[in-house]
Amino acid sequence: MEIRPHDSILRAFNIDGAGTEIKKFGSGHINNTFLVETRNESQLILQRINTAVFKEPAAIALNQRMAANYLSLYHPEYLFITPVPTVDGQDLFVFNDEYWRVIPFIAGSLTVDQADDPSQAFQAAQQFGRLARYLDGIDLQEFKPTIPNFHNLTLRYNAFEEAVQNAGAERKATAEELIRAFLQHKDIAATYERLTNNPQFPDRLMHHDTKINNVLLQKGTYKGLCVCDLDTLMPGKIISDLGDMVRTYVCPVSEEEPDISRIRIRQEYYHALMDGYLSEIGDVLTEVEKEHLFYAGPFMIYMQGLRFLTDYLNGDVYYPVKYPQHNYNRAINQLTLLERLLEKEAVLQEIISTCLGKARKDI
Ligand code: ADP
Ligand code: GN1
Ligand code: MG
Repeated sequence: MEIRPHDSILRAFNIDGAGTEIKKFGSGHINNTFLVETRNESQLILQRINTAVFKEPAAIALNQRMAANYLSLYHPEYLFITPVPTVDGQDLFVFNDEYWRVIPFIAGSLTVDQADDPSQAFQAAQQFGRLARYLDGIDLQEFKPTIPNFHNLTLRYNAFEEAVQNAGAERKATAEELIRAFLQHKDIAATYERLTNNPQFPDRLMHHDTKINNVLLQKGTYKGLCVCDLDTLMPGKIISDLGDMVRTYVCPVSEEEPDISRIRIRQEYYHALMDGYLSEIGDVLTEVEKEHLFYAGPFMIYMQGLRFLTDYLNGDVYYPVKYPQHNYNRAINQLTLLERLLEKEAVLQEIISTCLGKARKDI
């Protein structure tokens, strides 16, 4: 269903509806994003927050404001996107129980949905690494989870087991072999369980959605400008941000690809993203974090595969689907990607050692 932002929403942000063009923008699964072009050619991003997913939108605004305050103090030159307030000075406007916000459109920027050159992987990873480095040291006490337990693999694994128990007979039968394959990799969940309580594996302020289309690149040069989509900026683990980059930059096709023969590991992209990320954050990491850099990829791919399969078994209640087997195919895609990645562990570990060796030493 097409959602048109109501005029009251535009007025709340002091946008003159007359002569203003509004079109759907981007390709995310969760929020509704619009590009607003006003008569005097200024551009804004208008978003409706999905409150089925983000049950406490105020937590998003709070986290972003605290991060912005810290960055403006310690890294004032850093481009951190903060919301445009309403005429009443609020970060969010509530209309008919819907939460809306406006973000300045970063002029001269573009995003890509898929990395098609290793340098894009480097640039994007460098941006996420820089954000993490600049936020290293911030007091996490006041930050709230915008989605509680978002990347808690133990709970995702439990939710999967529960979905297997409760699934309808037909879907369960279809997915039988796939379920077994996911169960065979449960050591990935066991590693998470062990790590998460290790004090040498600290919480950090993480982005939690490091897909390449969440990095704004400069038109023409494709240089990284800044990150966007800060809804899940909250305390978490390094393996979330690094792992989602591995999951989404290294394979030439996305999770949407049903032809699994096209799934392969592009080592040069793995190298580029590790290099970009560690060039920023490498020297900040603990020894335990450094030892688990490879684990980041399997962690995120396994969790995403479990989430798709769980949703398939639950009857597609979370991810929008275009056909009945969609989530099932996405889960097969992620399982294949996981297996391709694990096969290459030895060579990828060597790449990690090389990149760690040259991580910046000058800070
Ligand atoms: P979603 O939750 O739907 O992924 P995003 O915040 O990532 O929402 O926005 C969707 C897309 O809109 C991004 O991938 C990017 O292309 C574009 N976008 C978002 N914020 C900005 C911005 N401030 N300036 C320019 N483009 C933006
Ligand atoms: C969702 O909104 P989008 O497409 O950036 C999901 C991510 C998944 C991703 C898989 C809040 O992100 O966790 O990795 O789909 N976001 C939420 O495509 O669940
Ligand atoms: Mg996004």
